[in-house]
Amino acid sequence: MGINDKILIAGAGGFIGGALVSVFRSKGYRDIRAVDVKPFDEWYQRFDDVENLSLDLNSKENCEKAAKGAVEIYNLAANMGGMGFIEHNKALCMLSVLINTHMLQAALKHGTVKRFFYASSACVYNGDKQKTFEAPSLKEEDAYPALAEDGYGWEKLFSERMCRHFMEDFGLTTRVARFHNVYGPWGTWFGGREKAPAAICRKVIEAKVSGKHEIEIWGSGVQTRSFMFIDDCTDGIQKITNSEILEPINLGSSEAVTINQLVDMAEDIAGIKLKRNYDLSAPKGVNGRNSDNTLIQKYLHWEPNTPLRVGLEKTYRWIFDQYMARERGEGGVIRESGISR
Ligand code: GKE
Repeated sequence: MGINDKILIAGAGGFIGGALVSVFRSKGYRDIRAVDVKPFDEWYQRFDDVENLSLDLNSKENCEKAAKGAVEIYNLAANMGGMGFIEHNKALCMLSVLINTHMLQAALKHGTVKRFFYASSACVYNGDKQKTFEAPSLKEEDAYPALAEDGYGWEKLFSERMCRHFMEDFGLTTRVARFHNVYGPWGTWFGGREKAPAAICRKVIEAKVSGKHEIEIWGSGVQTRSFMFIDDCTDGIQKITNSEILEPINLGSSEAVTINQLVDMAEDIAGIKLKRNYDLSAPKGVNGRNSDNTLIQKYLHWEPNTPLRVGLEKTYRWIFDQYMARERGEGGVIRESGISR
């Protein structure tokens, strides 16, 4: 793809989509179309020098409008969030199937699309293989026999399979990555959709600012996850899109930690120690999950490699600034040059 070719980023008002627009823009791509259902003032990052469209991509007509002339499509548009959201919004999560279905059809219809990237998730993996707390490393084949996360995971599994068959039956070049818990600056950090890294940073900041040195942790704290820093995610998306990897592939860090260790790190960054209260009735998801990176190493000789401590510190500092801005009544908004929010 050349820098003058049109790129469509669907879901550009969200965390990962916004970061991807930012990366392509800084690489000099001149024809970026950024689309999201959210009104412009709710986009996490918005750049005035790209084509921004506020469109509901559940509709086929809007997908056709968005895809017109595109040479590459990155579909990151979905109704999603951390465990607190996906556990209570299964139908809403499943309805994202409309977005990917209509976007695939639109890509075919226009005939200009050379590559179609779909953002899948580690939530497609079989739940029986994630019952141990010992951070089981999930290989790509562990998605089958299918027993995905109810709601959200089933939609992702179906949609990645749809990408496969659009490639096999209709000749559309599709690429699929299974993201493992992505975090970083510009990510959701309050409101109910936030994932553990941002939620824990926010709670530690709240404790520090309020002087009430306690924290509520969902679950027992011994559940395990790996967390991928946003820069690794945007790098991986580009590498996978440009690769010849035909099957859905893990895009995640292989540095597994317990949630307690995640809290340890956030406390260390903040320079405080908190009394931990465990809420065993809160949404917990699977007991353990890690990304097996054998396949991505084989194909790309690369894997996400930002140490959690490094990425978390950047995230903590960003959330801290957002938190303080909100406390000052500035709506939790940071303005940087070239960025309007
Ligand atoms: N969100 C959140 N907020 N999680 C917390 C909190 C908190 O304050 N305290 C502890 N946790 C625990 C959760 O109970 C869960 O066991 C673990 O941290 C990770 O929660 P998460 O970050 O919300 O999401 P998960 O890793 O369980 O699942 C996410 O997986 C991704 C793919 O790896 C999903 O929500 C999807 O957003 C995504 O596909």
